Amino acid sequence: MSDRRTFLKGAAATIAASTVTAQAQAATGEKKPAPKSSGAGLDKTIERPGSDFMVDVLRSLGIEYVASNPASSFRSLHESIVNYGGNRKPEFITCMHEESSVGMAHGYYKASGKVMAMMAHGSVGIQHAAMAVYNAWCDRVPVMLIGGNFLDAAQRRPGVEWGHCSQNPAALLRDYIKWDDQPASLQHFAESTVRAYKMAMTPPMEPVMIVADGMLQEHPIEDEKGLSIPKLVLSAPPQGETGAVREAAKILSSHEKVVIVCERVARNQEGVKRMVELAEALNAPVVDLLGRMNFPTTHYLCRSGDGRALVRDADVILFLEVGDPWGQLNTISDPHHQYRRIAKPDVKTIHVTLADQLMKSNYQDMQRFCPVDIPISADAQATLPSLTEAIRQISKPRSGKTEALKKAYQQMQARAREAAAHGWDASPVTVARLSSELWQVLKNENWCLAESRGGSWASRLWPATQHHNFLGSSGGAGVGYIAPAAVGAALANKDKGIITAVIQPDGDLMYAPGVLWTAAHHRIPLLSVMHNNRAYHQEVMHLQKMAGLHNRRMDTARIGTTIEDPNIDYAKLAQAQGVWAEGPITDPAQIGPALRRALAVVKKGQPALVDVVTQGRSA
Ligand SMILES: Cc1ncc(C[n+]2csc(CCOP(=O)(O)OP(=O)(O)O)c2C)c(N)n1
Ligand SMILES: [Mg+2]
Repeated sequence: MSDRRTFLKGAAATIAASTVTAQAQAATGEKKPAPKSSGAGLDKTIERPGSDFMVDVLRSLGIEYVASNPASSFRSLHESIVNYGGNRKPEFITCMHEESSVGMAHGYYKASGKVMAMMAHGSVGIQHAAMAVYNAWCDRVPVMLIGGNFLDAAQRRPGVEWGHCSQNPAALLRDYIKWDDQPASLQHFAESTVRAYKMAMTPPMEPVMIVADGMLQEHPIEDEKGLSIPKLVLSAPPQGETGAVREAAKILSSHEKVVIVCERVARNQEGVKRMVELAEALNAPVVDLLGRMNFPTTHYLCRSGDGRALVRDADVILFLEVGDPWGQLNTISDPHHQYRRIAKPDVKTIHVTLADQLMKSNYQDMQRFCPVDIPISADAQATLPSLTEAIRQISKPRSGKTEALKKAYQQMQARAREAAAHGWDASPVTVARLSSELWQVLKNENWCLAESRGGSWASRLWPATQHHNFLGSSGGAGVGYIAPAAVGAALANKDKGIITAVIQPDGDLMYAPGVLWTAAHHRIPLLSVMHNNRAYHQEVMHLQKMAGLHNRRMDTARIGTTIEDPNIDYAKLAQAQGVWAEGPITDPAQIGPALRRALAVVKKGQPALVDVVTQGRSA
């Protein structure tokens, strides 16, 4: 016992000393090798472990951050990141849940267009990461997942290490990642990691996984000269086949009632610009389902709020990377599950999508099969220029319709404004009021709403023109996405002068609220506004619906669906983790001043949270 104490004391002193050294070095930007420790009882040292080379590989890909909860299965890689790599490009981002790590990487990609890595500890870390990986998969978002594992059973330490290892770590995720590998050598690691990155970034973009074997990390590099890192060159995305694009252009040009429905098209501002060119060439309304920000809400052709009516009246519908075209043309009622057609029976459909190129069998995110008249298997953004050009060659924009289209756009906006005014002064606060108060503090900023759903008040009322204004939503609707994705987006935006805000539902935050600590610890400036309806409100509504269906009492719908008694104090939850916070606010007049105080904190580079007690569900 006393031996153990002496060891722990020695180790603690070493840790304390090295923390001070690390902090001093971080402050001066200086990088010195740490003094060799005798306290850890290591009589043999390894000067150049395999994990140093792994850091070289990650660095060669330009990966700036590795989000992770720490774990022994990648302790060597962790150590190489912070010591060999100096914790710069990549920098280790401390996460309190693997789901947060993946969610952060998801939001980071959507804000930056860049891949972030996360490390997950063997079986248990990968299990925790799984739902967030599924969200990224459904949302076509690349994430570099690195799993720690010790494959060689002869070298595993007994006990926990066995329990946390598996023969095939990626098996758990294989239904919803694009590719994975378990490299057996460092050269294999380099080639597979570069391949994985390239595949992740080739549309349809998806998460990929590399298992970093523990022994490969910890053993010394044997033949450094024999190792090489392949050059990364990303593939050009596939454009639609010329004949099919021409055929689509012909149909689009020869019909009057055309509507464009888009979901995950624009990867950047160029994509938004190309969408505008296409819509103007046809002078056709656009319904943006907002998987990404595809189309400026300020443009008179932006008619997302009239989606159902436009689809109902259309003679031709052009789908651009839409996850569920069947659901646009048809519906199944709730709660009776009755089928109803929305579109005309003979509506002509065109779909530019890569969905057919990557589909797995088990999970049903592929949605119901939808026959399409002209299916074009191609990347939508890459196909926009040739499609627009083909349309321009056939016809001039039908400018005669412009006045009517402008009027319809103004009417749609007026309806949204009118609807938003309902219960303006109510307490608990309406989501429309909350959204409007947030807009008042963002309107003079270069802004990003980290989670932005189709049909949300922001999408209906905020003038958005930039690709980074709206980042869309989770893809898989797995709750727990919003908080980490917002932190990831804010991390991506922090050096760009973009203010990142999020309307944060309570149920979503409570999956893994530790991501607030991550934001505070890493000085990630995120403005969170709690949409604190003290409920899993969507589920309240489901219970009410079932009680109605079964003709039974409805007041019990709150059992199991509310987050009250006790109410959660989100300001305290945030403050406890080092985040500036105010609330709970019940008077809508108090929201604006609190948000302005919070914005000042965010502008200084820190996260801030304002808790507002709300009514109604998010979006
Ligand atoms: C991981 C996961 N578990 C459960 C659900 C079912 N679900 C859908 S919406 C919802 C409520 C979410 O609550 P909150 O984030 O507070 O949003 P609100 O509905 O209150 O606006 C739940 C639990 C889900 N989508 N994902
Ligand atoms: Mg809620």
